[in-house]
Amino acid sequence: MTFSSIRSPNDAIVSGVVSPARTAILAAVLALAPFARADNTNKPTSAPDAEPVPLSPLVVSATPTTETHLAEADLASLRSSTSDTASLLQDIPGVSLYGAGGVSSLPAIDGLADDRVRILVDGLQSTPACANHMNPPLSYIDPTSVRSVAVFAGIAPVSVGGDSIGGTIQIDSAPPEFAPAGQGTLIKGQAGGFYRSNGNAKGGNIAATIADQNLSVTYSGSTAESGDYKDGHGNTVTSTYYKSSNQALTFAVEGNGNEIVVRVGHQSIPRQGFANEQMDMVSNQATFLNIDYAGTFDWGTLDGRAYRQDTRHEMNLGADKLTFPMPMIMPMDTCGRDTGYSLKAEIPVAREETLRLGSEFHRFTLNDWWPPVPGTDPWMAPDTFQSINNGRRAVLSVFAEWESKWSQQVTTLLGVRNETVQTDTGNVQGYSTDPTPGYFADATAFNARGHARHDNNWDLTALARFEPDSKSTYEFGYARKARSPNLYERYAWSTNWMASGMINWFGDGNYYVGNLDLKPESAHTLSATADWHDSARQRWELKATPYYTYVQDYIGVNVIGTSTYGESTFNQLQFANHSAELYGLDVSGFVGLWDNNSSGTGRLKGTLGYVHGKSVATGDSLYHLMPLNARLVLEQKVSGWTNAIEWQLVDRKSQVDPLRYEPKTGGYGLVNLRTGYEWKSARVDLGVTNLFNRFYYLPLGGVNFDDYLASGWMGKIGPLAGPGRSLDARVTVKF
Ligand SMILES: [Cu+2]
Repeated sequence: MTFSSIRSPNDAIVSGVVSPARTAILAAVLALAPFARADNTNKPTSAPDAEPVPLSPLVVSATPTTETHLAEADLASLRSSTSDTASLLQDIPGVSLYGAGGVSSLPAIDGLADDRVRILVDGLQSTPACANHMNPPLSYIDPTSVRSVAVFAGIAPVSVGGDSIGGTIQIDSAPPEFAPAGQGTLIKGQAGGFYRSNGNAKGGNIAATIADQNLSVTYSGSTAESGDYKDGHGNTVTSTYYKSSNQALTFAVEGNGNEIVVRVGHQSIPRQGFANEQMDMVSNQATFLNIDYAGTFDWGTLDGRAYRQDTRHEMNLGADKLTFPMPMIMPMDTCGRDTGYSLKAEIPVAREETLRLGSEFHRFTLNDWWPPVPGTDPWMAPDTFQSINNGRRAVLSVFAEWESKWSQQVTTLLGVRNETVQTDTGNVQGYSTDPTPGYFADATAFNARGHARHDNNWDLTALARFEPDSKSTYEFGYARKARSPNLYERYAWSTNWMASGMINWFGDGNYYVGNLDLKPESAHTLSATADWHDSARQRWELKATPYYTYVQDYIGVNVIGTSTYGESTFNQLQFANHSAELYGLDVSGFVGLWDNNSSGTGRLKGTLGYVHGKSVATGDSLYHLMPLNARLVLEQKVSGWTNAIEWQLVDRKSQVDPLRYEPKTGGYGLVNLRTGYEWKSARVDLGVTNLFNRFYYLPLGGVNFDDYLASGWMGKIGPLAGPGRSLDARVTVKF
């Protein structure tokens, strides 16, 4: 069954679907549409020797628990332009990215971001161990290691959802390979390297496998580093540098329908700048162990997993920020640990009826402490500031899901999931007991209250699919999803202005305080998808998904203080439950343009996204909603070559959150070129990102805190500029 709440990016726009779109986007669609039609009329649509149009990248749908592997060639060109795994999702309808560090963007689905999206890397669930969410799950896998991507928007089946309201992202590395029967030992591998001119980014990756029919061992390693990028005016955007390396060993054993895969790995990020935060990452060291078991039995299949990831993270002012006036140091350390298991059974109970049962557990523990800075008593000395002391967050889930195929035309999926969430933390202290900075009074009040919290959350999903004929599919569904507060939302305790400025994963320069009385947020989503296409889904497709979500007790903020420094005003904000609603539309599609011997295959693909979100009580816009945006890709595949022209269009951002002084940004259009050539065991990718070196501000990039620091906290803080032109090159060799 194919539920299209699983979003795939390999689709394109056909004209006429963008009536509310603003001029630029409409113009773009209309400009290309006649071209598409003209081309079609001139070419035979079914040349006898035509190769089938290859299915394109990333996910495709399947039953909710099945993953489909990427077409390696399609992803290769995307990889050449980024080291940020989250940006591989950029073509998926409804997905946008909050800017953060160069390898740490935070994905949003239909306007719900960060912790509101469940992200699994090889089934492992990790939690940002940082008050700035500098180390989100996707920062732990390099784009070169990614082999499959699945995005489940709003109405994610309960078997893949949980503790999230925006959807689920599953990213997987390559599955283990074994030698074919009777062929002795399999030895294979690949190595690659890349260079990107903007930021002088470079790096490499290597993977090697040795395997027989039952045993397989793979080593993979990658490294990426970049200096600061330049914007379209040629100015350096400071604190956009990074350096990251990942290494992993995968052991796999297979036999009699059983497979065990053990992955161990280490990540090291010695530096990563955050232009939209007061702090930078000065070290992140993480080690993981991830054991997966898959078995096939008479009664069905069983998948079991156990994992652990330990993260040691350090923040401080990085190299760029130290060059500004009034430099200071402020070491901040965290130690986080994720442990968990999952157990899922899939049982075909009757013809066309499947039952999925499962239980999952995820526990995150966190210590966050800020060592004293000598000579700064009583503000940042003489004691260690305990931000989160022995914080714990554990989620135990059970679920059942029933999939029924009623007829050739009708399929339904019903699921229920219960989650018990327990959070707790120990007592805390500030840098000093001196009354002036206020740490002592805040800590005393916090310590006087009980910290243990217990939430009992329910998720429900109901999806129905109607396929009246081979050319159309309609789906509609309802989901109730819940998410309990994270440790900082509940337990960040200091109202001291400086300390609360460190609690910020929004990139907005504001100051955040937790709230012990926060309740879980629960989302009610209604969504429908109409999918029209040719019978084989080879020549054209148009898919539209309108959605509406009401989030009861949405974790928003209350203003508890305001300060003006120079020309900029900031708020101190305390997390608070305020119901919110979001609605929007995701459109995607493609149309085949030509298919012949001399010029191969050509298609136009596109996506369009619109989201609106507001607080129900005040009508204020929610923070960081991607403006109306569209992406058009004209792609050609011919004898080893893959060529693409990409046009990315983003409307001005006028819906902004007044509580955070969110800056507005202008509309823009970017043109990217990509070409790849595959020859025997080698592949070369070349590209130009932002061909016309257009200057633009990132709508979800947050503020440029570095520029504000450079002004000595005097200037007017503004949005962060996106990167200017970059020449990108990647070479990959298989052996
Ligand atoms: Cu951090």
